[in-house]
Amino acid sequence: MINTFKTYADRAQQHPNACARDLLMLMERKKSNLSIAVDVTSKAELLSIANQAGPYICLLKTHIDIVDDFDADLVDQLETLAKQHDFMIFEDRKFADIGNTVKRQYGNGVYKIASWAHITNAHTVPGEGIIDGLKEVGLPLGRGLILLSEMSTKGALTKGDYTVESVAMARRHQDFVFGFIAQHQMNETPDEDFLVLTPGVGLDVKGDGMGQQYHTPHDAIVSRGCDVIIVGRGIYGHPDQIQTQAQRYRDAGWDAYLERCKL
Ligand code: 5IU
Repeated sequence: MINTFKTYADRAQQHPNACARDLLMLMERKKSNLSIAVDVTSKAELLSIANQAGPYICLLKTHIDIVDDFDADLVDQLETLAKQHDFMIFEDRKFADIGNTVKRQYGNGVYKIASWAHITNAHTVPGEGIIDGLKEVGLPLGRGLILLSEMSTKGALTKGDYTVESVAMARRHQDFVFGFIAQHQMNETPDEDFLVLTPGVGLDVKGDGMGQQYHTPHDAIVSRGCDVIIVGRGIYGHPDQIQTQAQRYRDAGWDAYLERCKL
């Protein structure tokens, strides 16, 4: 695995992508490589979890379209919490259409994702035009994109040539694309430093009966060379213990990172 022994701080210094630099510096400053996935359907619940987990996370991952009572104030409050607790926001939108359509889905509509999400992601199924479309909207705003090169679920078709081609696309757009949602590190040369954000992380269970497959933070960070662990139900699935669980995953992720860097 290439570059995984380097610290987040060293990588921030050398990284060609502005959004990646911000994230790596934040991770180092906050000593957290934990992203919480808050898949809840009410505004109050989302804000409450964001506020409780805020001190422990580098990144808050949203599915904004599942919130029943979404309004512009939710976004304002999330942005305030992001500043207060020092985390970035990742809307897990998984864009999948042609360039001309995704640029409108990203910048317009009810959610106006580009106006508040520092990071979003896209499938590579449509080919490179999807990156061109999203870049037109996101790059002037300083946003960053990650590609889905490998999904976490059983039987996912994101493998083999699909994964290889997805990495090749990212390589051609390094001003905007800085990493992947994947299960392994994807770098092929020492000059390359794509961040890998990895879902399917849990300490207590192996699956969810709907295809999800869980690995431990140690496995994700040390054995597979991923950079950010994404944890959903492992944290928000315990509504009375959000802080305890967030701290538990933050510590497990950070200890694994220290072990990987031999610090
Ligand atoms: N997610 C995955 N797997 C993937 C991708 C995204 O689980 O390959 I791309 C999302 C779905 C959910 C979160 O929002 O990550 C994982 O939540 P749980 O930790 O609750 O399984």
